[in-house]
Amino acid sequence: MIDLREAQSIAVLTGAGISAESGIPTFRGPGGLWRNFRPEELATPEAFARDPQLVWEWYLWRRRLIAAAEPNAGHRALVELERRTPRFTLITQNVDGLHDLAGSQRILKIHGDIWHSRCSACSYQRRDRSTEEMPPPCPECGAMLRPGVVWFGESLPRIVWDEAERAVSQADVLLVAGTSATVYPAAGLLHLARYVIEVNQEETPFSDRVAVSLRGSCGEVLPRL
Ligand code: BV8
Ligand code: ZN
Repeated sequence: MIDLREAQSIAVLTGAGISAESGIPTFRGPGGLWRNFRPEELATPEAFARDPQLVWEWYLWRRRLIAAAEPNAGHRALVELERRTPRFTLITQNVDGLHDLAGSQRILKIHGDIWHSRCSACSYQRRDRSTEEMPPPCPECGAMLRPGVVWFGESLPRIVWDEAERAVSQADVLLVAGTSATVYPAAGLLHLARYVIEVNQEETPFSDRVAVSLRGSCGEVLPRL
């Protein structure tokens, strides 16, 4: 059993579960973000090409939900853990920006950021808190802007992903919190870790293979950790 207080380097991987207690529905839970659609129907470039308005509105709905949300005790516990740990990397699959709001410093957003929009045709991108009903036109080339997130079938940002792999392979402990560990390559990070502590309300495909599997909510377990 590794004592977190002794760990010199810690990597953390978070998923939608850490934002659930901030009122943001998870992807696959009850009343999840996908409730009326299957993930592949919305979070894909094909869906955006087929119906940009529908996909854009879905992200607009999420932006509004997220704008009203506050970081919770789970996010704040990770800020505290970062303060106490010599080498610390927070890898998140979440695009909601609540880790930034909570005060985490070293964050690797492997699935992008809902508060970014980027051009569907050129390399233009910008921070975007707008809530325009239609996908706005790119000021550089006129093509439609799209949410700055990684969709299914799209590759993860190269630099960020390489840093995440390095952080996990060099860490004494990988703390995995609030993820179903079903989406790859993110879930593959668990295979790179020396020692994994999992925090989840339910079992995941990794629960019986991690060193420690803590059953409970992030908001309750992480502060205790
Ligand atoms: C890629 C951003 C190729 C957008 C997201 C078959 C097998 C293996 C892989 C594949 C396959 N078919 C297709 C693939 C690849 C695919 C994939 O993995 N599909 C899955 C569905 C099988 N992956 C991709 O397409 C990736 N890209 O592979 O590219 C490639 C390679 C090279 C070159 C070109 C292309 C891209 C994946 C990224 C997709 N984008 N999000 C957006 O947000 O809109 S994924 C989305 O779901 C999230 O970002 C998150 O990463 C992911 C998983 O969700 P979770 O965060 O885990 O949330 P979930 O609801 O699932 O679980 C919540 C958990 O929390 C639960 O366990 C629950 O118990 C727990 N919980 C809830 N409340 C609490 C709690 N725990 C504690 N406390 C609580 N309070
Ligand atoms: Zn453009």
